[in-house]
Amino acid sequence: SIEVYHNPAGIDFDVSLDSFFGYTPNNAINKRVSLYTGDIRCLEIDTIVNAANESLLGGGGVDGAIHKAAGKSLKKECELLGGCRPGYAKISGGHRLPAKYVIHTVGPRNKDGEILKSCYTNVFSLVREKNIKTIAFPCIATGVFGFPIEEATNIALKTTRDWLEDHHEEVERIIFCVFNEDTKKIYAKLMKLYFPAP
Ligand code: AR6
Repeated sequence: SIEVYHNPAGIDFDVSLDSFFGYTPNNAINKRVSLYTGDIRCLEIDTIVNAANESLLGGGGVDGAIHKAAGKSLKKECELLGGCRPGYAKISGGHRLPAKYVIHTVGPRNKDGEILKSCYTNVFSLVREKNIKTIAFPCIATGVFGFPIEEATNIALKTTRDWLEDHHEEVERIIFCVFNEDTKKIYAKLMKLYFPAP
């Protein structure tokens, strides 16, 4: 499991000191990553990611908002997906959303960092399979599921950085979508560490 270290700046992070300080500036990676504050449903891109529950039939938070905007036909399609276990991901159309697809992933209810990491890696597997170029992630598991935001952000950014090391040429843009100013500050601070400027 992921060990939590405490660094001198007071930032909790989920990776070993070696790998934390191992990220070197890489423009080809940096130019593909961005931070957006606002409603994920507004993004006209290939796919938005939904922080769903095991039923995939909708709920509260970003999930409820996505289903509301996409319309009843999204739920109809999701009924055919057969649910989804925590850490896994399934894809549907975007229906009335401007995004072409929705990738539904189910975060951990128990603050398990390995499960949260596999949400991101399983989304990336679908991205490759479907040749998806533009992706937006919400802060999976950090709302109703209660995963601590700073630890979740470290996992999101580290998993993305590691994946982009091998796959950046396959995608155009990965957007981290935050929904309030406090979360934006945490992402902005940590993005400088995982995607350092040259
Ligand atoms: N756009 C972008 N981000 C949003 C939006 C939005 N429209 N609405 C909320 N967020 P949550 P979870 C942020 O609770 O913790 C549902 O009931 C929100 O501020 O949506 O994975 C499901 O059905 C937070 O940062 O997802 C599950 O039962 C982030 O989205 C359960 O909640 C995730 O919060 C999943 O809980």
